[in-house]
Amino acid sequence: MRDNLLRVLRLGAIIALGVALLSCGKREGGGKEEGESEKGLVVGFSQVGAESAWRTAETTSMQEEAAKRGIALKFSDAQGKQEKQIQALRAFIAQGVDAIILAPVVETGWEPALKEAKAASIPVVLVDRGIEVADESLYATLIASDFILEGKMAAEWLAKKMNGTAGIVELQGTPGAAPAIDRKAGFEQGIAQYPGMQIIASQSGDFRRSNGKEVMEAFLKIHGKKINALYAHNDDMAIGAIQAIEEAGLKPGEDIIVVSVDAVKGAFEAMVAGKLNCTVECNPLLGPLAFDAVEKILAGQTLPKRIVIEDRVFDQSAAKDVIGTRKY
Ligand code: GYE
Repeated sequence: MRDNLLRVLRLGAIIALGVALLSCGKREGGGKEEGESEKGLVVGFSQVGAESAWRTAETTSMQEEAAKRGIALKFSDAQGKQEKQIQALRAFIAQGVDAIILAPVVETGWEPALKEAKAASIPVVLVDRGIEVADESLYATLIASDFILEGKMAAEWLAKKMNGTAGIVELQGTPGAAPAIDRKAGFEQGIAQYPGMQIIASQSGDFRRSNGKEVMEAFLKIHGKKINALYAHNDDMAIGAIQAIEEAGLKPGEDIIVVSVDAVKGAFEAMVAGKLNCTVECNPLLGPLAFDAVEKILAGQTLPKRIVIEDRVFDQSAAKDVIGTRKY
């Protein structure tokens, strides 16, 4: 009887000690780890897709920054389709996220979904591409580069390089997307003062390498030797087109001067190899600014409607020195 009692007591003491040790260990190692949600914020990010190196760099920047701040990120990839982005916005609203970050594939068609977000008091931060809405209160701010300026910078660089005379083919981005519309308009404004700079063909390559190659093949078949220069709305399309130029037996960077936009690593590699002549920067590392904006809005601050990212121009002469410092 007494033995049994002792055994029970001993067992009880062991269990109590074990529990104490466990909970102690938990407290020590179980405090908020880095990246774990401090504020309990949940943010939905509706991304366009993964069409270019720029886009994947932007996605990584958002994911890393959310993790760093301990914000739970709900990520949705729309594979280039606006309907999927609208579905994602509605799902975020239904889930009651604290804020939404939207990289809108095209400029128009956002009103209904944004009105639903507003009705649910969920602030929307636009990143990288702008939209057309009558009521600006439907979004908190737009954080993006000035695409018209990028187009102008590309035009100015090219006009100088060509001494004001060139037959140019243009590879446009996704139809209806702000960077495609504005990079075209900016470039046209930029060459307007040079009557010898003429766009002889212009078509969309959807910001994709494979489409850039295909469209360039067609341009070369139709216009051949008349093409002196290529302006691509992003580096990926330029890199695809460079392949097409080589396969046609010509030298990209010499027979056809190539200028594009983004300044991703691949563009610097192509410049070092002498195949791309110039790239206009468009910074995709928007995570820190986007989450700054989200946190400020949730703290009750009003932000400027437009936060402009400043970009630079890099040409072949700078490529070797700069390539090692590039972050995307
Ligand atoms: O230039 C291009 C991309 O929206 C600014 O989208 C962005 C553009 C970028 O896929 O590469």
